[in-house]
Formats: sequence, structure tokens, C-alpha cells
Amino acid sequence: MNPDTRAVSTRELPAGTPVIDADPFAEDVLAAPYKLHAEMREAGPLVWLSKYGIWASARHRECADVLKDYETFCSSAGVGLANFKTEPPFRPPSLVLETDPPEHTRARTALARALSQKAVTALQSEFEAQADQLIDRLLQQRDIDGVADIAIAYPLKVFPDAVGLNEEGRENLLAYGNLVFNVFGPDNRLRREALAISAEVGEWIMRHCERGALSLGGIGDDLYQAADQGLITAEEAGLLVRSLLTAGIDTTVGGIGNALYCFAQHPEQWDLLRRDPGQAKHAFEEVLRFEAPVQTFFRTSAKATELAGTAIAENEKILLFLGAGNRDPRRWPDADQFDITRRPSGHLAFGTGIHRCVGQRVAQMEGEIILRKLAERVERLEQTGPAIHRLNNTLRNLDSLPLRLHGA
Ligand code: OVV
Repeated sequence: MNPDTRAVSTRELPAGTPVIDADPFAEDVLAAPYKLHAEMREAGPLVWLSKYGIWASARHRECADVLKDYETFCSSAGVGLANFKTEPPFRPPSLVLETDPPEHTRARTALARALSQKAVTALQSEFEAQADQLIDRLLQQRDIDGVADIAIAYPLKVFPDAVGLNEEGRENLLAYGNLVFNVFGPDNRLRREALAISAEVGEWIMRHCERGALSLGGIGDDLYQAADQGLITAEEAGLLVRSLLTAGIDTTVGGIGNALYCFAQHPEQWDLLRRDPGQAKHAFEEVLRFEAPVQTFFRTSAKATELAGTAIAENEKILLFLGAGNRDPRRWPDADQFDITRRPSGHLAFGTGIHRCVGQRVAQMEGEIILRKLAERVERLEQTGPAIHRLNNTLRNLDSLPLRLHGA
């Protein structure tokens, strides 16, 4: 912990501030986070995490309010626990995740163009063909691992193909995403082990962000074309390809894995989806609400402010529990129920405000296609062994989910 953080942690808190001593990044909490989430949510709209000397919110309203107020709660000091004003970032900051307007706006515009509705629609038939092929194979196999064989296999095929990467070494993409999301957390075992491999994996990633590594006509090439047109520089295009490769794999692996987990655990919900596979898009949003792949992000106060009646000083970290906000009973009735017939819109799994996930349409299309095609062809997802979570300081992801597929 750096000296600044310590000074903050021992300062006098406003009277009545709820203090939480538990560590939300402890491994037993990461494995089963929802009990602590409920405690923090019920303690108040804003709580103080004594272990880290930071603010946190586990409620839907305050999480959304902070995300929308990007001028007060900035991203340029980093969206993990580390404050870039006092600790150098472990890699050159993301041009889009870890910036504020006006710098953010230009990078975001280039990415939004590369990931537009039109660009994503052009990918649909290939994404569908790949899902069909995969499911053909898996129905032959019957006994599968839902994580390795679907949640990893599908995104790791279709998304890097769409970006324009060749097939070699794609396991590095999983390792890199996993490590970046661990580094957002505190100095614990998960973060230290991530940093230990960051030089080697980071070098592989940077080589694959170069223009020469990307096929013509892909999303990566599109960013370099934005550079040709003068919207961004070629160096910036490379860093934005890095953003695609960081944020685009582990997150969708998590979304699809969590979807299989939800439906394996709630067979009556699978029966509902089977009756109307056209509900797959909607059902995937309920999965994202209920088991958000990205559980947390931080912001930093750019000036002294007030939130839910509590004074926050300048340059303080605030940890937003998006996955807990998604289960806030103030926002959804029976929020701890997985129910594909509810209205999950407004969930925070993609964030909200100017930093809302720029690739969300691609993620939604991957989730929709795989769920729709499975619902059309698989009568029952039988879980044949324990679901094992892969602990990560930010992500809620499975490592393993043994399944038997019963063909329709
Ligand atoms: C949303 C997100 C997560 C992680 C990394 C990045 C973005 C990035 O821009 O590198």
C-alpha cells in the first residue's frame, strides 16, 4: 500500500459512514461473492473498505450515478485500485478505458466505427456457421466441458477471426485478458502472479497488434484505416487493437460460460428457452445481470464531491460492484433469482455512460447465437460434475463445467 492510500485510510470518516472490514478480493470471497455483496449493499449506499482505505458502492443507483458522472469520477487515474497519479501503470494506459474526454472521445469514435451495427451485422452469418459446426461436433461427443469446448472454443475462434488474427498462439489472448483483469485488483497473489507473466505475454500481444499481423478487411485493419484517414495515429491504432484483444475475449468467455452454468443449474429456465429460442438475446442479458462476467471497476474522484450525502475528497478511489448492483432488490424484484422472463435491461454488466462497453454488440451476438442454436438442438444440459470457478480480481469466470449434451 502506498503512503497516500494509508493517509486516506486512517483519516476521520464522516459520521455514520458504514465501514466494511472484509476483503472483497480474498479468494474465498471471489469464489462466492454474493453474501458479502448483500452485506455491503444493505450497509448503505456508500461504504468504506477499511482494508484498502477506499470507498465502495454495491447498489445499482449509486454505481450508475458514478459511471455517468465521468467529470467527477474519472478514469484517467486508472480503473483498478492502483492510482496512476502515484503509481506508474504496469503497461501504457489504454487509450479508451483509462482516459477521460477529450482524449477518450477520439479513441472511442474510432472503435465505435470499427464495431458499428453495420460491421457487426456483416459478421453474423460466419458466427452462425461456426456455432453450427461446433455444436455438430459436440453433439457427437456428448460428454464435454462447457468451458473449454464452448465458452472458450467459440469466442476464441470467431472474435480473433473477426479482428483478423491468424490461428497460432491464441491461448496467449486468454492469458493476457486474465492477467489485465487481475492487475486491476489489489496487491494479492492473483495480481502478483499476473504481473510475473506480463512481460512475456504482453510482448506476444503487442506483436499481434501490428498492422502486418492483421488480415485485410478485419476489425483490426479497420482501425489502421482510421489512421490512414487521419482520425488517429498508426501507433494509436495499434493500442486500440490491444484494447480489442484485452477486453474482447475473457469477457465473452465469461458470459457464455456463465450462461451454460445458469441454465445447467436452472433446467426449468432451459425448458422455457427451448420453447422459444427466439428469446436467446433476452435470456443472455438476464445471464449478464445475474452472473456479470466483469464484477467490478474503480473510478477516482477528480475533485471533492458528495455521493449519497457523504463527502468524498479529491483523488479518492471508489470501487463499483457492478455484479452486486445487478442484484439490488431496490432495482429488481427477487433479484437473486435467475429468471429469463424478467426485464433485465438496465443491468450494469456492460457499464453505463461514456465508457459503456464499445464491443457490446459483438458480445451480445456471440451469446445470442450460441444460446439460440443450443436451445434449438439440445434438449437437456446435464451437469455431470462440479462447476469450478477461475478466481480473478475482476472477472467472474468458470474454469470447468462438465456437461452431458442430450440432443433434441
Ligand atoms: C473494458 C476493458 C477492459 C480491459 C481492458 C480494456 C478495456 C482496454 O482498453 O485495454
